[in-house]
Amino acid sequence: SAQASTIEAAPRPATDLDALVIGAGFAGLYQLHMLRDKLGLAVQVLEAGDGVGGTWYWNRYPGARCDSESYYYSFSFSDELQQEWSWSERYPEHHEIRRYLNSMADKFKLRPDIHFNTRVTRAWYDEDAKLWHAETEQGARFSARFLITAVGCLSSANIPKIPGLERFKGDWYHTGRWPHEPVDFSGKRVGLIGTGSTGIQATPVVAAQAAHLTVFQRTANYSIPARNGPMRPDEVAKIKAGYAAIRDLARTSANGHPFLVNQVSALAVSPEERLAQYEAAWETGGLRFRASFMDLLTSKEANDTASEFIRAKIRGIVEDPEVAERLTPKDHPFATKRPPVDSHYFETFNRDNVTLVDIKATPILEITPDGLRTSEAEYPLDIIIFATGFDAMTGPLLAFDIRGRAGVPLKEAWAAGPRTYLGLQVAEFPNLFTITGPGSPSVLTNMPVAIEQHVEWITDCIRHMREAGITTIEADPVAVDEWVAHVNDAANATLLPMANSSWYLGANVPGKPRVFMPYAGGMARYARRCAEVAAHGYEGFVLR
Ligand code: N01
Repeated sequence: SAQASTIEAAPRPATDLDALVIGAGFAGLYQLHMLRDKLGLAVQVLEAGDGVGGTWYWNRYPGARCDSESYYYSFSFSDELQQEWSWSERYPEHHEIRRYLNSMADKFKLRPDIHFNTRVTRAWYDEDAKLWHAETEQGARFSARFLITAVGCLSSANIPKIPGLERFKGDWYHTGRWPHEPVDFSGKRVGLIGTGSTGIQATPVVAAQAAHLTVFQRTANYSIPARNGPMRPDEVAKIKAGYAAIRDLARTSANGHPFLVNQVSALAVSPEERLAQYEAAWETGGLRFRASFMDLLTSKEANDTASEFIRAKIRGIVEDPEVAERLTPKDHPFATKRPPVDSHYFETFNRDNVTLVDIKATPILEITPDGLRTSEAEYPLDIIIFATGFDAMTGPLLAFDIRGRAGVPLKEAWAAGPRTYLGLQVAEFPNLFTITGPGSPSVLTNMPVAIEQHVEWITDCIRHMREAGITTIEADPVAVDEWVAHVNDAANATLLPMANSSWYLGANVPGKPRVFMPYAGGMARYARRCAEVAAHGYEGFVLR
């Protein structure tokens, strides 16, 4: 079992490492495999959890499953791995993804080089030795030529500071720090705060078990039915036979999904044709609804047609017109916040044991010993679930004290928002690579595609450095300026910045600088740019 092999595998301590990787999710596991097994380097991984899985280690809340489809939310680098593994459902549940990552870690014998239960508290660059040092919570120290963060984009929990939480007599949980033992909701009055992808996944599952569920909604959200179901053996066989083409398509698409955006404007077809297209996409379900027309994210007028279609669906599903109205998103265009994918979310509000509270109209004032009080009423609760999201993208990198040349903290370098070159490197932080860092496509894509591209680029870069006798690589500040400007331009060419409460902008965390963090120029375009940079002798980087 995973447990047993974790105990067996206490890695040998090492201070003369080539690379130190932080995090053992998709990114860290693959980075370890590539550097150790393809380049023959001495690499170790430091992981806070007691097992592999990264985001899937922590997110075990009821209903947690991936919104990307299982067969392509997976590694593509090993044909053997993708042929051996069979997914049971169209959208994999969290434990199935954990099983997959555990089996990948076993297959490539990764565990002996992973330190579990090892949280990094600080890391600093030693200019004289040209080494990175890292210290853990237990006080252990590690040193390596390269420091590679594989800490994820959505791993730093955002728990709102609502007065009174410490006095609450019931139990409370953040979805991203869910207990390993399932929480029993039966007979309980449950309050759930937050209606992003997470809250929308959890709501129907909790409602089916709890005595009563009260959903506290700040911003109404668009959601598309997932249409989840078991994978049929004939589908699995077809996918496995066609994997080469599926992976190619995913890599050349805008979002790392193996489907193309319909190259027709929503405004170029008749209202009947448009409706038929949306109805078909609604029936198919999932994130590909967004690909219905080419201009849903670039033309407000085109987007309005999709937004209005979904609003009409919500009104059609929710029986109480007043509740339907409250559930209808009006303050941002569809898909300018990451669109959730659901299994019977809106239907859940037709249940007798579910209440929706609009906390924009009647804000939460405090948590009391017995529940939660808004400006209008008090809600007695036994359990509170915070589905309130994450300090996204920069949060996980700033969660530990990381210092570059001359002891400058990353927090200081990024005081006005993240500044990177290609989302891969930070000026004045030599030999630090940030997998899926801010300024890269990351969260706007199917993550494994973005992760594989970064890991492979970093591996090629380190190979090149070793062959050429180069010790350090660092982003040129001018290249950083240009890239930051380009990231802003790419976002501004879309409707994405119109969602002014979105975590893409850091708007969900009070006091966080408002900067559009991921690169919106598309995965394929981004990967081409990275390849060109490498081909031109790592243009924009300083190599010494
Ligand atoms: O977090 P969110 P999430 N008081 O930030 C509300 C990925 N993901 O965990 O919109 C009251 O989206 C907040 O309200 P508002 C995916 O990329 C993937 O749901 O800020 N409410 C919002 O409703 C996703 O986008 C998958 O006004 C507060 C909610 O809490 C990302 O993770 C599954 C509040 C937070 O929504 C994050 O999703 C799940 C406060 N103080 C997630 N603060 C899969 O693919 C925040 N809220 C499986």
